Amino acid sequence: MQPHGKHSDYVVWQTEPYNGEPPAALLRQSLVTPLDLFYTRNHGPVPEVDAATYRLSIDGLVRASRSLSLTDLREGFPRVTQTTTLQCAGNRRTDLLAVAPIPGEVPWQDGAISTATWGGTLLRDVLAEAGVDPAARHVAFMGLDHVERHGHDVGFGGSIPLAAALHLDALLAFEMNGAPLTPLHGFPLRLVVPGYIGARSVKWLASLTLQPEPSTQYFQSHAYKVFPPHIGPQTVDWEQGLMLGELSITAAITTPRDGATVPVGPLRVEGYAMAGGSRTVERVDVSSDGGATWQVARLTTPRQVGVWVFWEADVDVPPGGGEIVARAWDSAANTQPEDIRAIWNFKGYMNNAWARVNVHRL
Ligand SMILES: Nc1nc2c(c(=O)[nH]1)N[C@H]1C(S)=C(S)[C@@H](COP(=O)(O)O)O[C@H]1N2
Ligand SMILES: [Mo]
Repeated sequence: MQPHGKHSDYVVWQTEPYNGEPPAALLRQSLVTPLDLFYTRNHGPVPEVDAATYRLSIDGLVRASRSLSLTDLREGFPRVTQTTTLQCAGNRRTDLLAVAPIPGEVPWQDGAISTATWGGTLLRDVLAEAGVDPAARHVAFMGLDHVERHGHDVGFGGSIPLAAALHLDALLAFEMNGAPLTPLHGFPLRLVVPGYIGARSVKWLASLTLQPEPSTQYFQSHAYKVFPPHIGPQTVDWEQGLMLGELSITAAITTPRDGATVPVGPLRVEGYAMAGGSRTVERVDVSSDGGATWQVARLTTPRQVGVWVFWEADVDVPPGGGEIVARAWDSAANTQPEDIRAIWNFKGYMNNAWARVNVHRL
């Protein structure tokens, strides 16, 4: 075991703030990720919150502002349990780093994704009780953590469209895998937004604000934006750039790992795939010759909105070895780009290029 109760094989990229991920092959062992393997993404120190005095504030374009205690949230609304996958927008950044350097960002491999069964209150129930003004279009969130950027405490926040909050079953979660949230993962209350980048699932939730426009908070209007491949830190105009929200369709190969030597005969390839918004993963294609020929993988877990799927395929690796490739398709027939250079961006977000693993054969 490591600090914060994490698994001995957990890869800790940073201790302050604490950031780490499990080896993807361990993640692939269970649909619901055990807490000791669940990835962690923090931008500042973990705040200590007193559950007894904790209040969630609800304000902005609502009939009447509210300040809710944990008891109000637990007892005033129907209790919901929901399995949802979180994925960081930086998942699979290492492959982007192989194209060109991305200084100052966590070099996530393919383990910045995990799934929990969350217990809590539906955001839409709490919003209905507060009475949302028809002019509201976005729900903005702030956490209780202090995050320094350019000499200022900007905190951590963001927003999602109100329509998404309503139809995607966004959850105000106080439980994770049947136990109260741990401090690391947002105690006492966090948001869980299915199908959105992990950054929108704000931990240590302090406030919900109904507003006509997206949040102007640093992590919504500055960070977590995608710029074209030719833009860099010197040429960037932060007003431009694509504000991230829904996840894009992606897949990773969790076994075998890159550089492995594999025996003669059929080779079992395993991985996960994840779709964004209210789309589901519909198919995963696998190739053992770099994408010249393909076969369809078996999906071994159910297709569900906001939840990853596991897949497997048995392939024949050509003598001398080959490049194993995987690409997923979602329910809107979106699939993944072949060439990672086409989507490279200097912040290293949203890599959903084909997953590629090179193997040698005995
Ligand atoms: N308050 C707060 N919420 C936050 C963050 C943060 O730094 N502060 N990180 C976000 C990011 S970028 C991700 S990917 C997820 C990670 O959640 P986890 O640490 O429980 O895995 O939390 C999100 N919520
Ligand atoms: Mo993230």
